Amino acid sequence: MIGGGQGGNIGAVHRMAARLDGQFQLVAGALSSDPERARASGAALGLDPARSYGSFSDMARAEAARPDGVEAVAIVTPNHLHAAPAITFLEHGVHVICDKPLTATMAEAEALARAAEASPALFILTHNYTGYPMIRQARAMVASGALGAIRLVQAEYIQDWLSDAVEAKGSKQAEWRTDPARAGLGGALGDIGTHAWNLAAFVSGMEPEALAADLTSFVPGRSLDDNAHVMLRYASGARGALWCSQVASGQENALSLRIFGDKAGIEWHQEEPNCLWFSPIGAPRQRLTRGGPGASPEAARVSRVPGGHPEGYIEAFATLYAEAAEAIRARQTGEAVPEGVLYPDLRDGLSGMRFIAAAVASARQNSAWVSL
Ligand code: SOE
Repeated sequence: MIGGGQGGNIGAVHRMAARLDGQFQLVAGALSSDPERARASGAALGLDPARSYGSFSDMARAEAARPDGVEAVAIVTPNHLHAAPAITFLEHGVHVICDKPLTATMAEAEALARAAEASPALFILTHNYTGYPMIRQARAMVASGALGAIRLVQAEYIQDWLSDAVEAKGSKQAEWRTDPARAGLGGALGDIGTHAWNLAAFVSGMEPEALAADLTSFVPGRSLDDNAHVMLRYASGARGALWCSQVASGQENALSLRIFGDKAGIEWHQEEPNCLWFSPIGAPRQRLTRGGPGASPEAARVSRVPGGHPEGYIEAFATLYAEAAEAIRARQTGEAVPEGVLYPDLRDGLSGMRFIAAAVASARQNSAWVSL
């Protein structure tokens, strides 16, 4: 693991997700760029001190020289520290599982794309919300034509934890997410807008061809957006909208997706993830549940416990790790990747970066339409 030392938050999530299905073991890490902290975090997690490194480059070199060196690395650093370790490990043939968004800048994204293309190793991007069973079901329903021709795609990701200037009060998490040097081009856009963007594309099976964005920074002193309203146009004629905000008081992690076709609509909410609403035109709205009647094989494939026992955030995250393990094994044996393995990859990461760049460009031109 790179990053994820004490005081972090997503590192712990990756560690739980990686271990849930018994496919990964934490054996080495460069858990902080502060060598003292890296050592202390390594000790707290029970790492062999010889494999608790002070930098990712030391780790890559030393692990490559070991017969039992790491096979995969999880990168859980702030955005500006994704590209360099990812490129280094890909060059060493180590599979990379990286947190989102892909990178801080487009130039870094392009360099990473070149490294991934040249490497025999896999690149997995943890847009973790694609791992929910009812999201897999929603995707399958759209693909099967259950909704008919898609007319509207509505994605919303709203939070409230940046509603005031928490970054000025020493919140580490807020500090880097509101700093363009560490977060990159987008604020809320990069941190959560890219999740909504990815989820909308994953379920609808379509990417917009153009967007128009209105970005705001409500909290004084903040230079990156903390709110974005984005209109979307699809080549098929479908229309969409994406709203992401980190100043929506009372909203903790409200990621919602609604898709409407000419036969039916669906609706899903991350805070009630085991349920998917299905509304055929002219018929009563149906509440489909994971594990209940109406659950699809696509949902069952990524479910772990019987219906009625809530599964959530960690399990969905773990699904991406489990699928990474399946793909890595297939790579090792030369067999085909099993059907239904759908983890987000470099293409999703590049698409997210294009989304951020286009939204920023549109906002700078008074919300003009920008082609993607
Ligand atoms: C904070 O806004 C955050 O932790 C994001 O960085 C994550 O990507 C999202 O899953 C939850 O919110």
